[in-house]
Amino acid sequence: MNPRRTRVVIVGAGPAGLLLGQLLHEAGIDNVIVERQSAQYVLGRIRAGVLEQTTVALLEQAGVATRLHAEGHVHDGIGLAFDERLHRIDLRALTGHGVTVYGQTEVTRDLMSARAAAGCVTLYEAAHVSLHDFDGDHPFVRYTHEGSEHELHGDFIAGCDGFHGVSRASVPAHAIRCFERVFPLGWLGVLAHVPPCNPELVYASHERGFALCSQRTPQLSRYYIQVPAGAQLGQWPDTAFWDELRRRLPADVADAVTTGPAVEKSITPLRGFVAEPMRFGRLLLAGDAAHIVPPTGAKGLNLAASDVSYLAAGLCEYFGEHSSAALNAYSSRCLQRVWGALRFSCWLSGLLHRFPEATPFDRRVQSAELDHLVRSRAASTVLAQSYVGLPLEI
Ligand code: RFL
Ligand code: PHB
Repeated sequence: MNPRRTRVVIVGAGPAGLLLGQLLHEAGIDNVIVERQSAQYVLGRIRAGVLEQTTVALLEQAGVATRLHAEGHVHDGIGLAFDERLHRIDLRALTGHGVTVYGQTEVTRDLMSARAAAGCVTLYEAAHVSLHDFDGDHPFVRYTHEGSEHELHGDFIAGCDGFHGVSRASVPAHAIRCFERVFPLGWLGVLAHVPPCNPELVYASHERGFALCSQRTPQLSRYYIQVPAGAQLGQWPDTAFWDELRRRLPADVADAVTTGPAVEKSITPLRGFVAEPMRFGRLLLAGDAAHIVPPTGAKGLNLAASDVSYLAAGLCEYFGEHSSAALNAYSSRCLQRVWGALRFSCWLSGLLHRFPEATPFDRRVQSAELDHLVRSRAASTVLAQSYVGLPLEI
């Protein structure tokens, strides 16, 4: 077996791994990505849709923002619907920023194309990936590819392999502390080739549960409804989904919903999760491998991007200036942002969903909070600032 060598071994070709690979390549740092699935499978996953300005700036820095600027849509506001009314939060007026609506699938596709054009190596369909010796100076990854076993040695391993990946699981239990909150509900998501019901996203809080009207393009919509934990896709034929979605929206918004066959339908559990620290010797975790935020605040992909920005800066400093200072600060810098995003996402989740254990008293308080949010400019500003995202401190 001939071991292969690179500077940084990246485990996982999701947005975190691909963006890291591209930023390192731009800085002249050799890297190889090892991915368990096929490229097609990775592109088939429908996930995030909202990019913060800092994420867009990073994609520009990585040289992969041309199509994003041509096809992505800048939204200057979001809708909050409750008590049969739609209220607008004017993100631009309150913060000076909007958000960009551009699907994670498209971000991934752009990153994959740029990586292929740059001639960087991605090993798709790598099986039995295992991480070794990251507590010493010579870490390596072992995997099976096209029927034979290989070793890939590097100076560092970047664990970008998502929540169910092998990287975090490779850390000895005594070296890691995990914090978790699993909400007693999930999101049932539908992607359909229909025009969106509203020019901007609508977050709806209703007696029957939360609903979200999102979108990808003028002809492609993404909708979600809150479902109980343990709900099964088989319980939700398309017609039941559309009926339930419309029941949870104000009448004028519901009337504007165009229905159509679901081209993708999935259920996502709502959870918050953080692993601390995010660095273990020469293994650095980034993105969902280290943390999960409830999707309500649209922060998951954006956090993955900010981790990667800190990580790329740390690795560039290490290889360029022989300094470990930024890598040493990596974990604490990321975690500060992660907990900030969790604070926001848990708060917004609590505000918008119906919880099985909530009493009538709790629901009155929830209503009062929603009312305060749209009436008070100060409260709207706090929401808007968190939604558009804080600037990166580099
Ligand atoms: P990913 O995307 O899970 O990619 C990890 C990659 O690692 C591979 N892998 C392995 N490779 C090698 N060996 C192994 N043993 C491996 N195990 C796994 C996997 O195949 C995969 O290719 O993690 P990454 O890169 O950290 O990216 C994170 C984001 O995907 C995630 O945070 C967001 O999608 C979260 N999220 C949202 N984030 C936002 O910022 N805005 C949103 O609007 C938003 N909406 C969402 C979301 C997530 C959702 N779901 C389904 C969880 C909406 C939903 C419904
Ligand atoms: C999405 O379009 O998938 C989406 C948008 C906003 C969220 C979560 C998901 O808060």
